[in-house]
Amino acid sequence: MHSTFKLLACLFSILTVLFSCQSEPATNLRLEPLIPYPAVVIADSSSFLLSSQTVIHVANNPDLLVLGEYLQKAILEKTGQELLLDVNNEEAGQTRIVLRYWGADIPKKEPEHYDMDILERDILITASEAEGIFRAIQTLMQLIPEKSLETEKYTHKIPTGTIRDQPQYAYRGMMLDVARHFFEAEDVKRVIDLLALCKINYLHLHLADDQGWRIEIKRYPLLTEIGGSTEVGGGPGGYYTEEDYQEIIRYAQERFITIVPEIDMPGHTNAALAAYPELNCDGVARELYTGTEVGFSTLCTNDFEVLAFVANVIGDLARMTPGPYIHIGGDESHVTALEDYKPFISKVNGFVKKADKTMIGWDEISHADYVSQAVVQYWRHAENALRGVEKRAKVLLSPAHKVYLDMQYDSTTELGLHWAAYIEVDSAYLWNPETIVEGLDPDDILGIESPLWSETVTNIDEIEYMAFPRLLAHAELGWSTPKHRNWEDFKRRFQAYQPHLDALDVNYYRSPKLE
Ligand code: TNX
Repeated sequence: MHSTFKLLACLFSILTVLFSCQSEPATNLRLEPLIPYPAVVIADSSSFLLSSQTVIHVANNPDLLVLGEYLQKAILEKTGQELLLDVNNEEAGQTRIVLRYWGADIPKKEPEHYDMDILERDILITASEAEGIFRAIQTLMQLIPEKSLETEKYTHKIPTGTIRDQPQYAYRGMMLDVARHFFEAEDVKRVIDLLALCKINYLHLHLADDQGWRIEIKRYPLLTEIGGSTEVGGGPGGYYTEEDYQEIIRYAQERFITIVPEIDMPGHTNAALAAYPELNCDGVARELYTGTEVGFSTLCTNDFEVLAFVANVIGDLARMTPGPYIHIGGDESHVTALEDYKPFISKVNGFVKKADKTMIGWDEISHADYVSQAVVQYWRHAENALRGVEKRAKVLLSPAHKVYLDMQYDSTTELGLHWAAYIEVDSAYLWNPETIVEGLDPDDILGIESPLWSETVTNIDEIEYMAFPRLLAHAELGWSTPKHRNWEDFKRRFQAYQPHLDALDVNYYRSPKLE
């Protein structure tokens, strides 16, 4: 009898342990839904309590103060708690989130590098530059769940541990085609906000194509007046004034995102050819175009006046653009003879260099003799990427069958095209940037970029639907090291990450692959 009791008691205690394990999961920083996954995550076994009594502490420095305010606002939006922001280290608080730079004795780290030490009383975020602190804040916000509406008071335990992080590639981008369909500056800002969450640091704007010219160039007003007046399907089109463009740049800069403007040439230029007849070899203005064919237009590449026009546009655009890159397109110039195309691209590289910028062009530009120090954006032709490297260019990876955000998820997707592939989320994730172009030295890779062409995409909801969740997959390929890239683990993290997208009302595709 006695021993039966002992046995029961023993069983009971085992059950209690098991039960308590299930009802209160152990906190483990390594298992948090971080996307992209950081370079190093070391878990500790305790937790940091985030509550209304947590104080954000920043050293007395204007950049850090701005970042502290950004963090304060982000936490308020997510949890309903307005934390105290303290610059004089006077407020002890119950717990503290500290934003700080490394002391002068620490050698400068990469700008996006950050460390986050999560201790029981303090979260210490340290970087060499504001950019690193900003990336760290994105990570921290992924550790903070949305406030559930039922609870009055918000508290949340963040697992303790250490994160040391920096990106695999310096360039992680998205491209938005604002030429086929025009999107207002407000929509571009929404996209920028979503890119910041993914730690994406470049937004490439495809500003001119056959169907529309979308950026004001003051000395050529007809480019926008005529060339910006329509879009695919015949809608009213639109364009960014210089002020709109500056506002987009400023908004992006605040989120440590660089704008890369593209004027596609010598093909994809019908809108300009409609605005200024002298850009055509026959001197006759083209009709505006609202269809979706490609490869039928060309500037008159050998004409001295046309070259002066191109140099002026590049110069003006460069002056309006603080970032290091000017994208000159160069794709699908099917009606430009190769013997005209090659010297044209070489000259354009000269114009871009003269404006103190680096040229990016689609992979066809590697046919030109002079693409040294330029960037070849691989989208379709691996041999073009390799030829570019031989000519001392770098490669930006945008393999259409993996990263084109305008490709349909599957044959039932209502928007999008499928000429390169159907790209489900697993396919978007399951490829290796280092081996996608056979024979390409990883040192020659600048990074990866996901283009969203807008022949079929007409509004911000549709942009979000095509971009998410694939952009998160690409963000992880660009940021995280290969050893942290694992589809099953990405899937697990995405399931826990979804509420962040829901709270922001992102219209993402509900992929069966992620269920
Ligand atoms: C190819 S990618 C294009 C674009 C189209 C896109 C549609 C590239 C450099 N050119 O002009 O919009 O396909 O997917």
